[in-house]
Amino acid sequence: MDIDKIREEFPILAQEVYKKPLVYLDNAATTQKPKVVIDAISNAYCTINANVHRGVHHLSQLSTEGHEGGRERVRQFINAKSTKEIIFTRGTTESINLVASSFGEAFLNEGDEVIISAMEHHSNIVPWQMLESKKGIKLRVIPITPNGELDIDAFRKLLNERTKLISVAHVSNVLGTINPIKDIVEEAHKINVPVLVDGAQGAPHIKIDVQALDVDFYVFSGHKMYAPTGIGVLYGKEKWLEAMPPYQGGGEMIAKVTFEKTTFNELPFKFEAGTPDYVGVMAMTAALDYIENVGIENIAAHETGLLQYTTSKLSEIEGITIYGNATHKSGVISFNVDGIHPYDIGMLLDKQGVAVRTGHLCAQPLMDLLGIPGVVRASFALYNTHEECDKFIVALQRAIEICR
Ligand code: 7TS
Repeated sequence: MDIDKIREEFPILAQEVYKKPLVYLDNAATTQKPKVVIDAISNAYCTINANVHRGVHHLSQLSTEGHEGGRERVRQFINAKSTKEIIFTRGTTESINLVASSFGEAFLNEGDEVIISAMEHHSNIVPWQMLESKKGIKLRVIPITPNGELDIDAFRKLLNERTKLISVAHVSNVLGTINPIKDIVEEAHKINVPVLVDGAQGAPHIKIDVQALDVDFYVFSGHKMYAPTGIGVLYGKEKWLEAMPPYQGGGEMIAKVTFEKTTFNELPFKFEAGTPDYVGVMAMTAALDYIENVGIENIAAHETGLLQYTTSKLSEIEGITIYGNATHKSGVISFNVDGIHPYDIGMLLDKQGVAVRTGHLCAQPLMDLLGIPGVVRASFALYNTHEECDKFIVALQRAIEICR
C-alpha cells in the first residue's frame, strides 16, 4: 500500500488545525472520504439526478440503474444470496431500530428474552429496552472477561427456551474486541435463535461473508467506511424479512393502495418507504469499489500494524491504562491517564492537531462496568501513518506534562 498516494486521495487530510498538520485518529466515529466518493456525489447531481423507480424518463432510468446497481454492489461486498436481502437505511442505528420494531412486532411477546452484550453501543441497547417497556420482553447481557472479550461460557448459560434473538457487536467501538460471531451463531442456531450482528465497526475492517457467518441480520453504516453520512445497510435473511411487517408506511413500499386496504411491495422495497438516498447509494458504491481496489485485507493488516505500534509506545508511558486487550483486536485504542480527565487529554491533543474521541463513546453501561467516566480513544483508518502515531504519542506526552 502506497500511503502517500492514498493520502492524496483524501482532500481533507492535507489541512492544518491550529497551524499543525491534522492527525485524524477519530475514524471509529466517522472516516474521511476519498475524492472518488465526493466526485460520485457531485457527478450524480450534475448528470443523472432524478427520483428512482417511478419515472419513465431517461434520467430516472439512469438514476434507478445507479441505485439498484449499488444494491447489487452491496450484495457482492457481503456475499448475500440475493438483492432482496439488502435494505438501505440511514445507518446502523436505523437498521437496528427497524429490526427491533418489525421483528419485535412479529416475533416478540411478554417474557421473551433478547440477549445483547456488555460491550454494546447505545444503538444496540436502547431499541431493545424500548421493547421491554412496549412488549414486556427481557434483556439479558453477556458479561465480558477482564481482557475485554465476551464470556462465551456465560453466554451459553444465558440461552434458554425464552431466548428469541441475540444482538451483538462484531467489533467493540471501545475495546476493539473482534467477537467470535461464527461460534455465537452456531450456538444460537442449535436452538433456532436468530442472530443480529452490529457491524458498524466490523464491515470497515473485516471481509464480511454473511453466508459463511450464517448471520440472520448484519447491519452497518456507510460513513464509517469512506462513504457519505446518511446511508447504511440492513442485511437480513429473506425468510426473516418476508415474515416481518413493514417498518414505515409511505411511497415505494406499497403494491396497491385504496382507502380500504393497502398491500405491500415485495422485498427489498417493503422496508424502504419514501424516496431513498439514491445519491448516497451511488457514493457508497464508489466507496466499496475503493475499499476493494485497495483490498480490505491490506487495510486491516495496515491498521493492525498501527495498533500494535501505538499500543507498545503507549504502554511505555507511566500511568496509562488501556481498556481491551483481546487476542483478536481491531484498530481502536481506548485508554486513560492516571489522575487526568479524558476531556483534558482530548482538548490538549486537539490543540496540537490530533483529533481523538473522548467520553463514554455511547457505551455508558460499559463505562459503568469499567468504573470510569470515559476514555480517550484513538482509532485508525487506511490513511493513517506510523509518523502520525509518533506525533500522537509526543502530543500525549506534552498533554500529560501540562496537566501534571
Ligand atoms: N454500533 C457501533 C458498534 C458503533 O460504533 C456505532 C457508532 C453505532 C452502532 C452507531 O452507528 P451510526 O452510524 O448509526 O451512528 N459509533 C461511534 C463511535 O464510536 N463514535 O462515534 C460514533
